[in-house]
Amino acid sequence: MEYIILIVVLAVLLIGGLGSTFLLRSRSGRRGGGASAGSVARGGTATAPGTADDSGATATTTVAPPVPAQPEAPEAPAKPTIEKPPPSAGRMVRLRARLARSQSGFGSALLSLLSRDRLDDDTWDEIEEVLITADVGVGPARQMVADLRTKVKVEGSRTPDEVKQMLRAELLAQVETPASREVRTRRHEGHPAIVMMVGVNGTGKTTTCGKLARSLVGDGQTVLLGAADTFRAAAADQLQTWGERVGAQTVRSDKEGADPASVAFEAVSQGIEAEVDVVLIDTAGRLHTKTGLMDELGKVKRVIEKKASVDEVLLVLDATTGQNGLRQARVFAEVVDVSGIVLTKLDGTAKGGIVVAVQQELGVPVKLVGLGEGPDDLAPFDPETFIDAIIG
Ligand SMILES: Nc1nc2c(ncn2[C@@H]2O[C@H](COP(=O)(O)OP(=O)(O)OP(=O)(O)O)[C@@H](O)[C@H]2O)c(=O)[nH]1
Ligand SMILES: [Mg+2]
Repeated sequence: MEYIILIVVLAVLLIGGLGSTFLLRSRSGRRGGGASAGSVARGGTATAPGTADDSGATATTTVAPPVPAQPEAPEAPAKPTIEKPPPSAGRMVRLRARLARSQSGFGSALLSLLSRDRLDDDTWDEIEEVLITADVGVGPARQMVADLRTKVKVEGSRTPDEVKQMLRAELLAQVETPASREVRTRRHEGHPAIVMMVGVNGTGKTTTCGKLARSLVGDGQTVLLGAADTFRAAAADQLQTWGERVGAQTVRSDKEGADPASVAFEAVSQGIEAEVDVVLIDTAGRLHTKTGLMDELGKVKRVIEKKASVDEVLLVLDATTGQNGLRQARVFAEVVDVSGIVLTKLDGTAKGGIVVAVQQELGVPVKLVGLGEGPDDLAPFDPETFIDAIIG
């Protein structure tokens, strides 16, 4: 009997104890919530003046913390640490291995054909075919075959090294041009150098603006970016992100479909005021009609020129698009005075011969090459490094 009374007493005590613990927990939970909501609300008030101060009183544990966390969260990535990009010198040599990997098929095919004991008509046809397949273009390919045939006839027997030197000299002759490959980015008296990036969509204009801005900053210049691609808001975001990484400001419109020429004008105006060294203008690769795009680009350039002369109009071409890219290039060259070519995605194609074709077609030098998606994968074009990478 005593046992039963003892058990009943213990059970009552146990139940009582559990109940009070639960109550205490839930109360302290609420208190804790109230306390944290209060501090959050104060924090909120600090970051956003005018926020209702009593919000903490009604907030709950679950909703309170995210309230200030949200305005703070996007701010964190908006202030990235500013990177210090490497200078542009020696870039192409550093990227040579990448170029060699993508172009090795083209170079080794030519070398093995030229090293045959007998160079008959069929072999020369094959050589021409290899060149055409590498996008050198029919005209330049025939010219090269003719030149090589003459050399072989004159020089007679060939050691492998001689074959290599002969091919190197011939390719170099096709790639070299008297026009300067310098990208004119030196500040003028009273105004920045102005560079416009043009080309159809997806060729790599925005990426090239970003990479070029990095390399200019790496060389010690100050840069301002103009997001004159107003076709979609994401284009300006993309450019701004590149700029933020290296501390370059971006002038943009938040209105999709805003007038690209006005944005470009504003960017140049701000660039003059801020006394930066270079203003880089990114443009749209598409509008609703192609004629529209060309008219627009002409207008952008004319409007900029009310403020300052344009130093470079760089046509960005995707090396993987071959002849199609060349056709586009012709259209652009007719509208805006293209001063240089940026050949992107050379890392993704074995058709490096496009360098020859595009220069001959437009009479404009390839000034920069894109050799990857990385931030520093843009290099000033250097013919010797290019040819050496092709023929190994
Ligand atoms: N592999 C490789 N990819 C590149 C290179 N340059 C650009 N790209 C990629 O090509 C894609 C298109 O680049 P964007 O810079 O957005 O092209 P865009 O000309 O500005 O395009 P729109 O704004 O649509 O006209 C991106 O995924 C880039 O990372 C390059 O040299 N090599
Ligand atoms: Mg773009």
